[in-house]
Amino acid sequence: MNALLIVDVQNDFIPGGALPVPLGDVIIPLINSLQRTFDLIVATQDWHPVQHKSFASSHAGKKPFDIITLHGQEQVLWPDHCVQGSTGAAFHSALSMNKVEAIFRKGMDLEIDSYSGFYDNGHKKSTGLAGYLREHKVQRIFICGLAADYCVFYTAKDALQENFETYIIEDATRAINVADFENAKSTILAEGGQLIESKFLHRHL
Ligand code: VGL
Ligand code: ZN
Repeated sequence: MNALLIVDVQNDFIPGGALPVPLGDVIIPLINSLQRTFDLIVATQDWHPVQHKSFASSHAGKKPFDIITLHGQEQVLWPDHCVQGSTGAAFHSALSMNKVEAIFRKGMDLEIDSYSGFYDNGHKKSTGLAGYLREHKVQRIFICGLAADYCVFYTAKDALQENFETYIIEDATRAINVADFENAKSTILAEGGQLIESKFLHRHL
């Protein structure tokens, strides 16, 4: 089985949102049309409580994009975003959700961030996504959505570690920082993942 994993296509990551990914909106029509090709479609949703520790506003004297050490781990501090129940946390209204069978939320623990759809950044708690995909006999996962250099990248890394055949659909993702995504791509390739373009998707299915 082939699964499409749609990462964090939420209002706050779209231009105009709290943590906008440049051109984050342009991938939505493509993600909608890609859905026709897949057996199983799942989505992730960044879903933070107020005063989450990944927010700069939770740390006196800090500003967005500062870097701190949080419980022994490097943490980029973000603008407040994807607060549970807010409009910013909602999926973008142009994203087709009719075929999305399950939504895996992440980032609920106040103390730790969770970029990957599989595990928190400390790899302490699973979201259940790997088990869900195995139960659905998924071997290959194709990842799209936002942001290429954070949640898409870390989701792909964990997918590889969980032994899924892992693809990032390059034209169906956008990065916060393009240079960071270039490094991320090298890591994914080195770990056995693949980067593909949607027009060549049929070759891999
Ligand atoms: C993300 C930063 C903070 C993402 C989520 O979805 O890539 N990035 N929270
Ligand atoms: Zn977040």
